[in-house]
Amino acid sequence: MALEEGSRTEQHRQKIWKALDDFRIEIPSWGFANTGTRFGKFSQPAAATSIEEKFADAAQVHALTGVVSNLALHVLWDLPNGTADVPKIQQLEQKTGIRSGSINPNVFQDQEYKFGSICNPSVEIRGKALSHLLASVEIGQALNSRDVSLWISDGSNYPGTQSIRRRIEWMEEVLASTHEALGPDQRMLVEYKPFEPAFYHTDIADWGMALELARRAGPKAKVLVDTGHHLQGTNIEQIVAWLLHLNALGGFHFNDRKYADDDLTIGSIDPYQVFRIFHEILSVRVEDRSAIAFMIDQSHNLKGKVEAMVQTVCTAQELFAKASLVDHEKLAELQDTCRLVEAEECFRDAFWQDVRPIVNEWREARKLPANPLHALAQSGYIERITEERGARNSASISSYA
Ligand code: PSV
Ligand code: MN
Ligand code: MN
Repeated sequence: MALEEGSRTEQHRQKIWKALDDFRIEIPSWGFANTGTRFGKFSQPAAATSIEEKFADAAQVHALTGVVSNLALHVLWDLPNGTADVPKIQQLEQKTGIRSGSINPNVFQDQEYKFGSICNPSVEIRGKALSHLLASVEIGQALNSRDVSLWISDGSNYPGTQSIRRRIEWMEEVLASTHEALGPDQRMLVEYKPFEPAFYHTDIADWGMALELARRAGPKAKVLVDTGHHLQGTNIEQIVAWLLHLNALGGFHFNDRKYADDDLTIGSIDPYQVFRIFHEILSVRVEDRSAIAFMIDQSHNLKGKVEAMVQTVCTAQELFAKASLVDHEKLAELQDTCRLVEAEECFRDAFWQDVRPIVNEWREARKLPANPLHALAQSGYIERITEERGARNSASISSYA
């Protein structure tokens, strides 16, 4: 019995270590900055307020976890001068060892985009949005970053106020021109979201629309699934299975939610859902796992930002490790013979394993702290940035008043 138990643990260790060796996740620059809700912002003394601080925080999370060497950048927030900011980013890459991850254009913030960006009835405004997308492609090329990740917030608030069909045509034109500008190693990811900021119709509302737009744009366009961008009850893993089947899955923005696009920590509300998504990915044999970009898109309003990011990465690893334990052969046999309870138990057995001791051992074997969150607390980093950034941040808080 003890022998059997020992060999099972060894099998688990082999599967988990192999899975973790392949697992990388990209973290967002905006996850280190002060963010809020439409009701306001609670500033944190340790929050990053410059691109230098965002790179420094990312480097800290990477030093503790070893799997987050890429930092997603949001163009207006991180490169406000566009391509002119590229040398500054390159210097930060050199200094910190962190690489630029996906490039996120921003066509949702300027006043001109009140009635839409690439779907705006004004040809001038659509042209302005296209220029920004093209500049983002250029930034991506200059930084050797593979993915330009498009979230289009366009939509309308009341029935009859916009032509849904004409907006589709306008959007197709802009996306085709953006695709044309992509370099040989670049991709374009199309993100969808059913609502917010628009509350009647959103121009790219679901995976079907994103898929069709990506297909029409060209072969380098793929779909991006943000786990918070679905109506309640949507079976996200089924969408993932379809996109995998169609070779159209470009990547994820992981986060969790209870109600809407809450951008909470991955797995904090429904860890089983993340497990089910990872299972779909692990059950497909793909040549290059990095073709599916795992990215975090979270904004921590109340939690400490660096702590939350370390917690996020560790949770993602744990859930990926659990998914790696599913016995695919056995499961397929049980599914094919319709032994439902046994199949479900085979699946759930992996989910309920406590993988943390093996994940911790994997870290130690790679000279990483076994418990990155604990190591962060011990490191003094949070105290240091709180002190260094605190005075400036509290000055900016009082200037709100
Ligand atoms: C929109 O809700 C979104 O998910 C997009 O990915 C944006 O780039 C990001 O959030 C901004 O926080
Ligand atoms: Mn997103
Ligand atoms: Mn979102």
